[in-house]
Amino acid sequence: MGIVGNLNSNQLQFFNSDGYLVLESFASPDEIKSLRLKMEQLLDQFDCSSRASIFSTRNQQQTTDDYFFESAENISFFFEEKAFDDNGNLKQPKQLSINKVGHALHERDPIFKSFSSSEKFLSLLYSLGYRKPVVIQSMYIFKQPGIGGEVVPHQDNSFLYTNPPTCTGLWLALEDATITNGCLWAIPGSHTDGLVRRFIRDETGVHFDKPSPSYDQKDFVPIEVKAGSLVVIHGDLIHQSFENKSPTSRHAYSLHVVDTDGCKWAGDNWIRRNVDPEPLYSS
Ligand SMILES: O=C(O)CCC(=O)C(=O)O
Repeated sequence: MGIVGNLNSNQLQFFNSDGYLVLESFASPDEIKSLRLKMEQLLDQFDCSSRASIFSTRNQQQTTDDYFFESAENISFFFEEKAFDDNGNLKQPKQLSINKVGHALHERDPIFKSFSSSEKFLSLLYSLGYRKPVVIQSMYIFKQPGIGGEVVPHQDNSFLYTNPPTCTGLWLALEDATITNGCLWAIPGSHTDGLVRRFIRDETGVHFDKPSPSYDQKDFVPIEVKAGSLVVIHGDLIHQSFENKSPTSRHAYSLHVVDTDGCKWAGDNWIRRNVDPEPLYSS
């Protein structure tokens, strides 16, 4: 197979103890430019008069619809909750109104696909012990200036559950992410406390099986990073991001990976694939 892990023992030790890891300069300026340019083109082509689906981490139950479910295998556009005025019209151009694009950019778009399956991701996953990893979802997250929505504290394993849990988040900053424009925050070490709850899809839609615990904001640390840095996030790490009230956007490209060897994808996850995702490698 020829894949060699690219994390050293200090990095692995940090990841295992804190539940996240920052890899600076993971993506080159050229790679960032091409991902951003491709997203600009996708947005230009998007006809926003046809529909408006909103992404909310507080009210996803209310805002969930077929468009959301079908996005698992498509390139779909979700608006910021605060993008619209009282009459339902956009308050700013569509380019500044979208919360995120997901959830199969890594499959459907050639630029995102080639980047998401590049050698450095394979080496990283190999270092983390993945045997037959698949990217189960990808998201281009805008965190728009002024209206970029919060992402409430959560664990990625809640949404993308395998038994046993194997999800890892790979969050790439496409712009500098700071406290001011809505960087990630995490509770270091919280991944060792296990999975708190699950996000279940059934015949009635989606719901959490338990209420969220309340977290002490003092326990969170900001993860401020430069454009090009990758934040590796353990699936049980409690993390969040705040609203972006600043005039500066905070674009990111995020992949979520699960293993397909030695574990079982849960049938009541929100993602139900018609076509199984292709493994990045098999070891
Ligand atoms: O980009 C953000 O603000 C949050 C992303 C996140 O929490 C995730 O990808 O799991």
